[in-house]
Amino acid sequence: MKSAHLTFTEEVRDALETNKPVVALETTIISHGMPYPQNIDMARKVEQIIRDQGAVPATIGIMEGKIKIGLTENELELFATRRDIEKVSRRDFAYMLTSGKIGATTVAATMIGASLAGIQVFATGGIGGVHREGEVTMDVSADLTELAQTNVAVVCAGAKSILDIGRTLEYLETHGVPVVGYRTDEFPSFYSRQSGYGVDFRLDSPEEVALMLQRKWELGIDGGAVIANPVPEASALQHGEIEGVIRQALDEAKERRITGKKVTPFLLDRIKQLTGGQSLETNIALVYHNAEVAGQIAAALKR
Ligand code: PSU
Ligand code: MN
Repeated sequence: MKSAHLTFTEEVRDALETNKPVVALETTIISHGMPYPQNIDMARKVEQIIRDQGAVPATIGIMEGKIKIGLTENELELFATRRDIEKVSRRDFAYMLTSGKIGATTVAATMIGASLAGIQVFATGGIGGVHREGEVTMDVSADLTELAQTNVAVVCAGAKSILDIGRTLEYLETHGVPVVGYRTDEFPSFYSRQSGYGVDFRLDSPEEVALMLQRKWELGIDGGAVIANPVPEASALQHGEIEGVIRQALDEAKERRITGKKVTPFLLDRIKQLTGGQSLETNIALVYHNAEVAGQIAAALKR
């Protein structure tokens, strides 16, 4: 029944049938996270990086009433250019499939698609989390509740400091989500390798991460894991370097009474405008690095 709602590209179908490593990728980062044409360049190159690791990329999105597992070149282009694409999280799935609209999947929604397809590893930029003042607004990303229940490892550069990183980590702890530092003792904050917060465990190789994931899921302890992989040194910003910009973006969001799923895209867009090209360059570099590590973890899981 569930499989009736999925469609696969040939490359991904073949990889899954022959038990090759596959890495899931999200479409919200393409449609709502980056401007054109950087988004399409990033989307293509990230797929190539995964192939270079001996894994197969599966970019996930919603179109024509189906969850697409793997996108063609034309479909990637469509997600990068069209302006009428919905941002899809867990709550939106059923509506999106019945309405036939085009939907870009967030971390939460991509995890659901990956899990339905039998994909265990997913590479992205940063996860959603508890927003600043979330203790008042209750703005907590559905990415966190998804990580609590869906068996997919998310390789990311931590969480952006538009969020309350301390509360995000507390939330993950409550829900039993392991936060692994990949070759780091400190939880990275997206643009920066630092955040002032530690990780739960540090692991230094794809094999160690694969073994830990396998053990978790063998035990029937459902849910994902955050594999926090810091942005490469050469592309990193200093911790706190864009705090002023973040504060300004947050103030504007408040002034304009932006709420719900519009909050994150609004903040991302303002930060991009206020920092010019630099933050975008860092963003792209960290996604590539996450794809490389995710490809290696996916390969290790198949050995
Ligand atoms: N953080 C980023 N870039 C992004 C996102 C988050 O640095 O593109 C996107 C991801 O798709 C993530 C979503 O899953 O925003 C979270 O949105 P929300 O806070 O509304 O749950
Ligand atoms: Mn939210």
